[in-house]
Amino acid sequence: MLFGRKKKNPIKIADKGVVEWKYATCGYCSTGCSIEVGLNAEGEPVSSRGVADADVNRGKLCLKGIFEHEIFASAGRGLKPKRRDHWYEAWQDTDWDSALDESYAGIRRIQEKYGLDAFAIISTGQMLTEEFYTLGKLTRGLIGTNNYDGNTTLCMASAVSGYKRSFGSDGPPGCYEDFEHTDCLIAWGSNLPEQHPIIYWRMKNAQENRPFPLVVVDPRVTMLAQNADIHLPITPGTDVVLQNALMHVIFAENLQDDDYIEKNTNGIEALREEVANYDPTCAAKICGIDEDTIRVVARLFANAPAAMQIWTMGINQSTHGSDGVVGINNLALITGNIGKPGGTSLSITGQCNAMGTREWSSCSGLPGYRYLENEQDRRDMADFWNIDIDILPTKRGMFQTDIYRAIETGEIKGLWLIATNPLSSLPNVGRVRKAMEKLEFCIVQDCYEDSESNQYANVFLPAGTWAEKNGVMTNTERRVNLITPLTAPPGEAKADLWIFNQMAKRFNAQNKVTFPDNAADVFLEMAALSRGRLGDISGMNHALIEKSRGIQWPYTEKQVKNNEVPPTGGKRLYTQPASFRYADGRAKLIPLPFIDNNEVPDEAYPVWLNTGRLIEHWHGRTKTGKVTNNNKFSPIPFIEINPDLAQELGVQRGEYVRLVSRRSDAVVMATPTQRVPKNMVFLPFHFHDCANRLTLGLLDPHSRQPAYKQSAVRIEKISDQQAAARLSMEMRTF
Ligand SMILES: Nc1nc2c(c(=O)[nH]1)N[C@H]1C(S)=C(S)[C@@H](COP(=O)(O)OP(=O)(O)OC[C@H]3O[C@@H](n4cnc5c(=O)[nH]c(N)nc54)[C@H](O)[C@@H]3O)O[C@H]1N2
Ligand SMILES: Nc1nc2c(c(=O)[nH]1)N[C@H]1C(S)=C(S)[C@@H](COP(=O)(O)OP(=O)(O)OC[C@H]3O[C@@H](n4cnc5c(=O)[nH]c(N)nc54)[C@H](O)[C@@H]3O)O[C@H]1N2
Ligand code: SF4
Ligand SMILES: [Mo]
Repeated sequence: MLFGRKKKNPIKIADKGVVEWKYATCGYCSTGCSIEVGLNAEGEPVSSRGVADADVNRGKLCLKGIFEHEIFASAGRGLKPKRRDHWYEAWQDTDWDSALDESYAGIRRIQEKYGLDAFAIISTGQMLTEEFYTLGKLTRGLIGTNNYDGNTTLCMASAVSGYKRSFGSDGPPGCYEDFEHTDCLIAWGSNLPEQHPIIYWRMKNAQENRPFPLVVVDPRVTMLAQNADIHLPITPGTDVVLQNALMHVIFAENLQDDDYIEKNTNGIEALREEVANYDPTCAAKICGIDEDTIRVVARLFANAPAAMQIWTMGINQSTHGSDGVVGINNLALITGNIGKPGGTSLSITGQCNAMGTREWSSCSGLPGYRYLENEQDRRDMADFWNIDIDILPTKRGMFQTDIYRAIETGEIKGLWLIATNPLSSLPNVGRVRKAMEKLEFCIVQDCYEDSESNQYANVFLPAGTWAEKNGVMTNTERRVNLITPLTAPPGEAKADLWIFNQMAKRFNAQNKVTFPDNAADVFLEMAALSRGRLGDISGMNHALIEKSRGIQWPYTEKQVKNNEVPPTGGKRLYTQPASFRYADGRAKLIPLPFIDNNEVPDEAYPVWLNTGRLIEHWHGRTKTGKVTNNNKFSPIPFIEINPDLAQELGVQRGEYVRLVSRRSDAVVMATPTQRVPKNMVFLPFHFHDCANRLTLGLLDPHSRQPAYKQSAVRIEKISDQQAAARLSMEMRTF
């Protein structure tokens, strides 16, 4: 017997006319999904699909990856180099040679007049690793400014700093496969289903096959919290207090792993002494989690044969960001949960190649996790690049967040922005705007000319993006994966690697330093430099990487020769006893006294402002704002607001409110939801001139990362007419 749709029209999927599929790695988040993009007979990208035999995503893609081929031909792309004498004048089209000559002359003019460091360069986590490495060589070896940093200061700096303090080096020690072995998972300040959907799917799949408890620490009831066994709605900015209280219980009940601590760590006595101050009864009053729950979670974590922690921006973006990461590492170390299957502390990275920039960009150091402060490292690089060792500074320069203060004070006069949009992403943008107006010379290199920051440029260099280029990226689990160029940059736009190489020619008059033209050769140079380092990639090349659908480092020449490593690389770090990166091989247990130094709600500004992300959008929406299937989910700025608070304010769903902080104000639509408590609103930061008008962004003392997630606001009801007038002024035209 036949049931169902027999007489109805069958569902038809439009035939896109794909004649060839080409390999790439997704250019949005750091999950690192392998994608194939379908080209039609005209060679146009018309479709995207997940790669079935790639270990990371196993055929899946999220809402952003599935429409990624649409960004190539989207509105606002930069098609021609442009110039103008002053930022407030109209643009003039120019040609590449003139634009590059003018950029070179502008940089040298500032440096000759005010000193080498008066010109700053700010890069990103969204280029390819070969591009980072080349920019680093150009900046460190030829331009010679020490004020060179990345937008990763807004993102991963606390994780980097915390890993360095605990383990003696950056480098996430775990992998996604750890979900398949763990017996307990704590997720700190991470909304995995929306921000790393395919890592979430890996986690969920593992949990369905082999159940383990999931504990989520987040002041919001995020999608991840909805799926948790235990949700800890923490008071914003107090994670360190909770971590100390968990350790207090572990020591009080003798649940720590004494053998692991003795063989692998230093500092246990000082840590015990500090956490003795944080009994759950007192800690509960600060962090808002009741004492019994603290005890339950401590026992669950410490008694699990293998226990894992992940975290993202809820930890990193705080005045205690670096301490929060050290606290996570402390918890892992005292319970022996590093370097074993299912036992790890895995920072979930943000941008697609934030890892690549940490490893190879020379932003805060030198390539391959080398340090400017270490003479041998400086000598190695000076010899390898054939540069004078004296051009290399002996300590790192300013962090990105400090560069803008130095522009305010006049210490920095010129700026080259590459693939980052500070006018949308830095806290308190009103202040950043004023700083940008003071620059004597500014270059913006972006794939979109409608990026807000381009308003302040003298020279605009139009770049290719994602799979218009060739090179590798490293994902959250240290997996290096390949992007093959499947279409050319539009108009006269050029790959970033080409732009750096052309710029290098102008600074490299004596031709002392070599700059390979093609990404595969740049990769081989990096592979040679990585030999014997923590992030050893000497066994890899582009062809092998594509064949394995990504390879995790370490992956050494020697291991490959001796058949000691699978073709997909090394899964974990610190698997051997006392193999941490401090001289004696031991990790540091570091006591973390808590000082409450945030902006907190008060009578005048009674509501917490929490900012973050949505699944459908990417940062300032230069990309997703133009992909209809993404933008239609949330085309206008809105807040999540608790229904009780909305009722008190007399605000209905869909009505507009004005948020006012001590910095400025913003108009947003109210969306009542129980996801947020009554004393908090959540504002996605994707919308133009909105969230970061309000944020304060106090800096973490170690990482200089801004506390984007903790500001105070008041809420005023406004009429639709007022809102319409304001929003039409502020909204982008797309
Ligand atoms: N769709 C999409 N995906 C993305 C991005 C994107 O723009 N769009 N960006 C990528 C990048 S660069 C990054 S860095 C990641 C960010 O990924 P996530 O960090 O997962 O995302 P966020 O929304 O910034 O913040 C996560 C959570 O931190 C919580 N939080 C706020 N304050 C606190 C606190 O004091 N303690 C704790 N424990 N939690 C707190 C917030 O409520 C929020 O739910 O996402 C990456 N993936
Ligand atoms: N309030 C608040 N603010 C935040 C955060 C938050 O949670 N709350 N999160 C912070 C975090 S974690 C991050 S990572 C930052 C991100 O902040 P930004 O670095 O400003 O992020 P994007 O908007 O992605 O900017 C990247 C720019 O590079 C361009 N681009 C993309 N690909 C390429 C390429 O291949 N070549 C070139 N040359 N250009 C390219 C894009 O068009 C875009 O203009 O925002 C931070 N700001
Ligand atoms: S999860 Fe991240 S890497 Fe994977 S398709 Fe989505 S945006 Fe791309
Ligand atoms: Mo980020």
